[in-house]
Amino acid sequence: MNDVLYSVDEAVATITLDRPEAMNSLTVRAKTDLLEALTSAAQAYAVRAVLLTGAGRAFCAGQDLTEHAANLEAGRGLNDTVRTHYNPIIRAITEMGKPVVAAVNGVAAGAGASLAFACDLRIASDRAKFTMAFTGIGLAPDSGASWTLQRLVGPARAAELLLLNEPIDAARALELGIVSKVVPAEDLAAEARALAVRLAQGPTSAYAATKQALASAAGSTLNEALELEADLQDACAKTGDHLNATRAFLSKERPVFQGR
Ligand code: T3D
Repeated sequence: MNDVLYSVDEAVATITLDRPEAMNSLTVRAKTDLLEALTSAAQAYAVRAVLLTGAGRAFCAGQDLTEHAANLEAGRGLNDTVRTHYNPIIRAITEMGKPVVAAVNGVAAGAGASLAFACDLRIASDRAKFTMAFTGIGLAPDSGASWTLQRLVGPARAAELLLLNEPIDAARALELGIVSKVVPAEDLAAEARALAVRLAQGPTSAYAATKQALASAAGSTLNEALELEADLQDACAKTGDHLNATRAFLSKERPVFQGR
């Protein structure tokens, strides 16, 4: 991988977008690397949580517009880029059976904001900024922003943010519920890591089931949600983590989750 750093420590896979000179904007190579990193994290048994962040002063400025301009010049449409690259990345995050935390260290623009929205939890530096950017260059939202942002802030706010394309700072992102916590820039790496390590020490199967239930409930009836919850609960109830945590509770001990 050239444009993404990947490391695993304490069962946390840290994925760092690494094109700081171009605000970690996404070229084909960067998108290919990112998908490869996400796939590795999903497949590695030893990985139980994922942390996504950016190198330098940006989280991710979305599509690399230099490469994009070259595509336009060459008469290539966008369907290929969106379907071939962005959509698999978003699915890799949302369908990953492990929690994914975004440590938003700086600006998140366009598909870069979509990346953060697709993660399960977002913690931001006080220097972070979100800018939807799409309409700023005459494009509509992609990489799931029309779906994820609406679920984070509601349809009216999502329309406002996407149509007006006014940047919002970290404090406003916290007010709107886009991020769950804002910390001083110098504390972000440690705080985000602590959160990811905490998740990596948790009941991985129960987290996967929680992600699945939430994603499914967004498009289901209550009865469908009740049925899926019953199936997922049945599966979770058969895990060693559940058995051990129940025993630990009755023994007044702290549960130690093995992730299975
Ligand atoms: O092709 C397809 O698949 C379509 C898919 C589209 C999905 C999308 O993501 S559309 C949205 C694309 N992104 C944008 O429109 C954001 C463009 N960037 C900005 O608006 C601003 O740069 C930022 C708000 C992100 C940051 O502003 P600021 O003032 O902090 O920094 P800057 O000076 O504008 O940028 C610093 C450098 O990064 C600069 O390069 P230079 O002059 O130092 O050599 C700038 O050109 C470069 N940069 C920033 N964003 C991009 C970028 N280079 C390429 N692509 C970028 N997206």
